[in-house]
Amino acid sequence: MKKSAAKSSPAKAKPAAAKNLPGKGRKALITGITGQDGSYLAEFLIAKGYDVHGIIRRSSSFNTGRIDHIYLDPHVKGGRLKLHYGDLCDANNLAKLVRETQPDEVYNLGAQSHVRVSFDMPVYTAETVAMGALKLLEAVRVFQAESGKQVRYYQASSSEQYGKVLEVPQTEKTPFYPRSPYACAKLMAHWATVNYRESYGMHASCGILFNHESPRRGETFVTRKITRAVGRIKVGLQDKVFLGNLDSKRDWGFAGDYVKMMWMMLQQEKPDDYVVATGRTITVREFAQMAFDYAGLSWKKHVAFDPRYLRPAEVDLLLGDPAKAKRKLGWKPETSVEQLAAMMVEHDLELARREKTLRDAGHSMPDFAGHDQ
Ligand code: NAP
Ligand code: G4F
Repeated sequence: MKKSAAKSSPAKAKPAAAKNLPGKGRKALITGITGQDGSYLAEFLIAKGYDVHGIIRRSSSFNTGRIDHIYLDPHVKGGRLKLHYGDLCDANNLAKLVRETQPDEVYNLGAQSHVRVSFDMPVYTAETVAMGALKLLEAVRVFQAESGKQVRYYQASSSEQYGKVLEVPQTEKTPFYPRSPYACAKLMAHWATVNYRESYGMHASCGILFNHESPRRGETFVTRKITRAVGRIKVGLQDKVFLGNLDSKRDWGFAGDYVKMMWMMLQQEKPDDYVVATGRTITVREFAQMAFDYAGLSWKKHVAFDPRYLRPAEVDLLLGDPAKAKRKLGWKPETSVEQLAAMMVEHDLELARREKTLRDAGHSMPDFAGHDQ
């Protein structure tokens, strides 16, 4: 097995002092900071010297596992990450947090982001994804009008918006054809962002991001579901992984590369919308084969079909053309899908080894109960 280059969660370290860093004195407010992208973006901005404010949901169990390594106890001096309770469904709370934190940049990453789950919870998905974005835009607009301070706004748009694709590859000009409640809601948030830019002159931009993954990816998205299974199968904790449609094609990149582009978009003089993608697409089957091969396992032996993972309407093919991002901002992806799969398998093998050690020592471990997607 080859060695992977990237780590998912660096050991907890005191952040470097902000002085002399380019982002010193700048403040960012992030919704969805506890998610995959939020955690990479927070790390990225703190390394640039920003003060980062993150909105977290109150939960009966801890939901900050992805950002614990960059959080310092408020009693320790030097922390540049502050967390605030809030929810995209609560307009008053969003307005209050924007007013109190007075951000230079707002990144709206919060969402019920699982496409399959959006068919089970269409109204809640629309409340968080569509109405949540509108509530946040409105909070920023009012704050700007009252304070006179310009705030730059980033909206996490999605390649899911292309749905039943009308053009291959997809660019910023390709028409949208959403195929799920999630995509319909993202479309509303996307157009609301464009509308606030055009109506009120707001510095509001949409990043149309194609699928991006990492060792911090949620465990019910297909790449992570596969790499978690590879790790557990390799150490003998399970034998099979059940998947749905193996034929759909996705343009998979690394989340760490993509958050840089979110920031770059907000550093431009003029707001605009950009496709963020690798320009290469492979099937779910090919990704599975890549991940199992890396661990020296046969995917055919361990992957089984279960129709419960099929969706009422599927997005068959996503392939992004990131030419505009490259031409205008000089951005390009740094990580191939092979490197991505290797990084995720390495991480999940280590996780499985630890799980096995605990099980062998007699500790009872949960079996992903209720997280079946
Ligand atoms: P993720 O891991 O699922 O994270 C979603 C975040 O949103 C979590 O922090 C979650 O909080 C938070 N959240 C959920 N409901 C909320 C609510 N009602 N109020 C406030 N926060 C809420 O998603 P991700 O992969 O990092 O994606 C980030 C954003 O980019 C999302 O908007 C997603 O739809 C979009 N996007 C993702 C991709 C991709 O391939 N990853 C591609 C295109 C667009 P908890 O931790 O408490 O659940
Ligand atoms: O990993 P997925 O669940 O991601 P999907 O649906 O493409 O959505 C992700 O990417 C979007 C960007 O295009 C984001 F906006 C969105 O928030 C999310 O991050 O599924 C990928 C493909 C689908 O075609 C699905 O049908 O994998 C197929 N698949 C096959 N078996 C499965 C499974 N997906 C999941 N989640 N679980 C399965 O067992």
